[in-house]
Amino acid sequence: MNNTDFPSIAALAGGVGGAKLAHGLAQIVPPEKLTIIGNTGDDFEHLSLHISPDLDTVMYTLAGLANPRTGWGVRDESWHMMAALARYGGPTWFQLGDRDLATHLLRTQWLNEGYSLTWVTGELCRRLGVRCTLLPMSDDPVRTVVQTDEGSLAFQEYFVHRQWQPVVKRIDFVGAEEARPTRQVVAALRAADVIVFCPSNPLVSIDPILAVPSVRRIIAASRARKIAVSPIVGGQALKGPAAKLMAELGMEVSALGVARHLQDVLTDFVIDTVDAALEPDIAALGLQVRVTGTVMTSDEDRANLAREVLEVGG
Ligand code: FO1
Repeated sequence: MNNTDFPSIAALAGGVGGAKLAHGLAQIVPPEKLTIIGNTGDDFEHLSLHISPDLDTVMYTLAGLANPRTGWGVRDESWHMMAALARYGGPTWFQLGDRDLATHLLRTQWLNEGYSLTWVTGELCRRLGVRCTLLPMSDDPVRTVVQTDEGSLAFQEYFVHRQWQPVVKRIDFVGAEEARPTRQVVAALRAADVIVFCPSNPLVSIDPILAVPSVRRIIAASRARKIAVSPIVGGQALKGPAAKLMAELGMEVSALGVARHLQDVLTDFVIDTVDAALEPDIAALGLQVRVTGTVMTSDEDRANLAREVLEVGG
């Protein structure tokens, strides 16, 4: 396929797993045809810095800068600032590397100067050489707050500080009702020939994006192919709390449970070969099911899965 007849792709992505498929898509889709819509529910203020973990995870991954071991933060990082902070007895539960810190400093300065998160994200990506478009789901604040057996916890407090051990009873997206999708997000979703739901946590990475008013409605009404890759393989999450959260919220912890959760915004569902037995039950939801290897351990795996998802050869 050449660029002119390549379909326009909008991909919803959250943290590490989502960023990998976003990177796979960026390897095969012409940059002007690819828009990644990133979750901002994980965002928080820390040490007076505005931190957007999921946007940064996608940005660093697309720029080839992501820490390959953790998936978040910058590769070949140094930790002198954290060591100096520790000497003062400052907060060290959220690790900020010296190179990563530059992103938070610039984002915070630009936001304080009145630039939108959309503009800031685009500028950081441009300066890192990322050529496809990365958009925050909204320029308005939406914050994932988990109601647990130990009370209400902001997402990073739950995920990092408490290492997602508290038992979750409910997940709220504070600010979602008042938030608006940016015109860039609406335009990307409306123009998309294919909408890809990257294998991110359905409850705390995909749901916050769908919680932004009109986003779910635009996607549900879209005539695009709407394809999700299951983040649950063999009843487990490859990384993070997705399986534990689904269990605590009474969902079936399987690719079928994810398909049921997202079925109203999907046409296709991609599952891993280990979950092939679930195909009939997922198809019974009215979804087109594809069974393939979905675990990405190399850049080539990422591109191959992206090709599989888009069903483009070559
Ligand atoms: N995740 C951790 O488990 N521990 C950390 O110390 C940590 C620091 C961090 C710094 C910047 C950043 O962009 C992400 C960071 N993450 C860390 C990941 C972050 O918690 C994300 O929310 C998860 O990747 C889930 O999306």
